Amino acid sequence: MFLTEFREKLTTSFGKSMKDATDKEVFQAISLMIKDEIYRKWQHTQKSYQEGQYKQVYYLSMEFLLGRLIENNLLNVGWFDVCKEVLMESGLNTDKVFSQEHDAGLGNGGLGRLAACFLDSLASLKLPGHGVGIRYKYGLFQQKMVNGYQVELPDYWLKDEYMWETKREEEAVEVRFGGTVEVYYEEDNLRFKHVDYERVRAVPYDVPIVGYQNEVVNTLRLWSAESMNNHFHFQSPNGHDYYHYLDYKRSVEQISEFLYPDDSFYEGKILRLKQQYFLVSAGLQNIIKKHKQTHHHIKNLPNKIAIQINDTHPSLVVPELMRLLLDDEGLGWDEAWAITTSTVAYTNHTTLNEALEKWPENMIRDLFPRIYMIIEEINERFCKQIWYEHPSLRDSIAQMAIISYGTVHMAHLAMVGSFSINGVAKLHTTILKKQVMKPFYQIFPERFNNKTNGITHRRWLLNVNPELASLISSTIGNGWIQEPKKLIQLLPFANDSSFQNAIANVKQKKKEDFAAYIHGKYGIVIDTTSIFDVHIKRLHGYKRQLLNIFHILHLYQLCRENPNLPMTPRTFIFGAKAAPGYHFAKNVIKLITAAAEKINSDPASRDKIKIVFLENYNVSLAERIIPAADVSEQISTASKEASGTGNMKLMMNGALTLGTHDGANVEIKEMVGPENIFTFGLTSEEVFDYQEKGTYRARDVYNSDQRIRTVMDQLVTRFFSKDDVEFKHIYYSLLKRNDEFFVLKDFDGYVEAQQLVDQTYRQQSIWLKKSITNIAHSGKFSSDRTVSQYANEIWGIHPVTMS
Ligand code: 26V
Repeated sequence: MFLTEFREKLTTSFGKSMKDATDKEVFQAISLMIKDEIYRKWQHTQKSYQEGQYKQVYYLSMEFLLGRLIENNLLNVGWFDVCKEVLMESGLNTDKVFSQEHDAGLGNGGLGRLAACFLDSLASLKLPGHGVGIRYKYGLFQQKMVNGYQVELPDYWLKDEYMWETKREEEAVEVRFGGTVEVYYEEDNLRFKHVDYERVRAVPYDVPIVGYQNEVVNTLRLWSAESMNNHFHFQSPNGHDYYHYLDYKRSVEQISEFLYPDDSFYEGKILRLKQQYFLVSAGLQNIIKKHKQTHHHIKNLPNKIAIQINDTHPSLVVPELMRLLLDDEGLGWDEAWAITTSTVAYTNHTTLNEALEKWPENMIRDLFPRIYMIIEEINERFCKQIWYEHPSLRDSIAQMAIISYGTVHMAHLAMVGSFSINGVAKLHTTILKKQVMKPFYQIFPERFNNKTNGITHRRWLLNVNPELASLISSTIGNGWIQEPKKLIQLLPFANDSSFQNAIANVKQKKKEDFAAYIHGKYGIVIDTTSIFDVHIKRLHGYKRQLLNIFHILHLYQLCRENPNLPMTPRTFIFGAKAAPGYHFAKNVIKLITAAAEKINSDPASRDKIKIVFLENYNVSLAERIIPAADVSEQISTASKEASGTGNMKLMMNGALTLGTHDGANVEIKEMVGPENIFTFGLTSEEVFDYQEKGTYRARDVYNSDQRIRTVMDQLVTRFFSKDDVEFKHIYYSLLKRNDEFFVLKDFDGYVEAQQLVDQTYRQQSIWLKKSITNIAHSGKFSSDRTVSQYANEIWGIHPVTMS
C-alpha cells in the first residue's frame, strides 16, 4: 500500500522511479503523501472548530523551535515503521532522506522547543489549540567552528521550499506602526483616531500540527511581513516616490527577516520590539475576526478563547486587545479590561534580571502611539489600585509600576493584564512568589500557579530511540505511548538482569550510531566503551559549562601526575551556541576547544579523556546525542535555571542526571529518589543568602583549594593558548568580579559527585538499575501532562470529539 502510493507519487510528481530519484525527491514524495493524508483531516478539524462549540487556546510565542517534521509526521500518521522499511528495502538511506529537511530553527533554546512540544501534545490530546508565531526568513544562526572559535553564519532555512507550510494570502491583515493619535469627541464619547501610520501587510503561513494517530490536525500560524502595494502612488516624475517606496519595502520586510539570537540577554533593539507588536497585532486581529464570524459577539471572547503568552515577548497583547475592544468594538474601559484580563494568561520563563524585558518609554510612544496611551492608562489605574486597596504596598509602587523612570516593564504589564501567571517548575514558581514577583503575589495571589515543563515523549523517545521504545513495549506493552505515566511499570524490571542487559545493548547501539555519525561527519573517533558525558544547551554563565571544563582540566592534571590513575574512560560531549555578542560565553567555547586539542592528543590523557565540542548544536543534533548519553549535565547555579527540559529528554533515554538543586532537577530527584541521581552544590536559599549578605569570597576559595589554583593558573600562563590574554576574561570574572555564578564554590562538590559517577558506572548492574528507574519515572515529564494541566487549570478547554 505505502509502497504503491510512494511509487506513484514519485512518478506523478517527478517522473522518476525509485532507483533514479534523488534523496530530495524521495523526501518530497513522502512529504506530499503525508500532506494528502492530513489535509482532509486538517480541513475537517478547522471546520469543527468553526462550528463553535469548543473553547480554543492560542499560544503566542516569538519562538517555535520545530526542528524537522518529517519523522514526527510519519509517526503521527502511523507510517513511521512501514516507511522506514520500504526505504530500507529499496536500498535508500533513511537518514539521508530525512536529512533533506532543513531544521526549522525558529527559536533559541528551551523556550522555543517547549512551544513546539506543546503543539505536539495539544494535537495528540485532541485539544483545540494553535500556535501563533513569526515566519522568520532566517532562523537562529548556524555555528561554524573556525580554529576553535564560533563563527556565525545566516541560517537561510527557506532557501528550498518549506514542504509543510501553506500561504494563506486571503487571511492577510494590516498592522500599523508610528503616526499620531487624534483625540476627539463623538456624541459625548472620547474617541481616538490613529493617523499617518506606516502600513504593513501581515500574511500568514500555516503549518499543520498532526495529532498522534487521531483525527486532529491543529495549526501553527506563522506571520510574514510584506509591503502594501498601494502604500504609495508613483506619480512624481523624478522618481522620488519610487525610491521612497523601495525604502519602505525594505524596512517592512525586515520585520520578519530574522530571529534575534539572544537567550537570557535582553537588548532594547527597536526591530525586536516591532516584531513583537507585529506578532501580537496580526495574531489578535485574526483571532477576533474568526471569533466574530462564529460567535458574533465580542463580549463572550473569554468564554471561547484563551491566549497564552510565552514569556513577556508577546505582552503587548494586553494593550492591543484593549485597543481593539475600545476603539474598534466601542466598548467602555471597564468592560474591555474585564474581557482582556479574563482572556490573557502569562508564563514566566526566567528570573534572570538581565533577561527581563524593559523598553524605553519613548520607543513605545513613537512606534505605537495609541498602544502607549493605553499602557499609560493601565499603569495609572494599577498604581491607584495599589494606593487605595493595598496601603501596605504604597512604598513599593515605584518598583511595581508598569512605567517608571522612562522605562516600560513588560513583566509588570503581563502580570497586571492576565488572569494566570505561571512558573515552569515548582522551585521556579516558589522563587517567583517569594522573591522576584513578591509584591505582585501579594496583590494577585490567586493568579499564581505552577506548570512544570514537559517534553513530547513521541519525539523524544518514540522517534529518536525506536530501539528503546520497542524494548519498553515488548516488556510492558505499548500503553505508555498513550499514557506515558505507565512507564512506571518498568520499575519491577529495574533489577532484572536480562532486562538490564537489553537496556545496556540499546544504549550501546545508540552510542555506536552516534560515534559513527560524528566519525562520518567530522572524522572524530570516540571510544564507545567510555562514559558519554553530555552537556548540551545554550552557552551561558549560569549554565556553567565552565564548571564542567574546570573539572576536566582537573582530571587532566591527575592523569599527568599519575599514569595509573584509576578512571573509567570518559567522552565529554558539549553542544552549545553562544549569543554573538556574549564575549564570556565565546571565551568558554574557545577554552573547551583549546582544552580538547591538548588533552585529546596528550599520551598522558588521551586514553582516558576525550573532549568533543559539536558544531552547530540544534534539534536534529540533540536527537542523535540524547539516546547515546550516559550522564546528563544539569549543573546551573541553583535558582537560575527556571526548569530545563534537556534534563527530561536525557532522563527519558536512560541517562543519569548529574545536577544541582535547580529547576526541574528538583522534581526529577523527587521522582527517582536521591539514590538515582547525582546531586551536589549550593541550594537556591544558600545562593540568595550569599547574594543578600555579600559574604561570598571567590578569592578565598581560590586561595584555599590547590586544585582550583592549578586549573585557573593554566588560564593565564599560555598552557592552552599561544598568549596569556586569551582566557584572562574568564580568570578575572572569577577573581575580580567575584564569580557571579559560584563556579569555584561548587567545584569541590562537583568533583566529588563526578567521582561517584565514575565509581557507580563501574558497577554496571547498579548503574543500569538506576538508568531503568529514571526511564520508569520519566512519564511525569511528558508534555501531555503539562498541557493537560494548562488545559484544565488555566485555559478551561476540553478534548474534541471529531465525527
Ligand atoms: C529572551 C530574549 C531576550 C531578547 C532577545 C531574544 C530572547 C530570546 C529568549 C529569551 C528568553 C529567555 C528565557 C528562556 O528561554 N527560558 C528558558 O525557558 C525554558 C522553558 O520554560 C526553561 O526550561 C529554561 O530553564 C529557561 O531558561
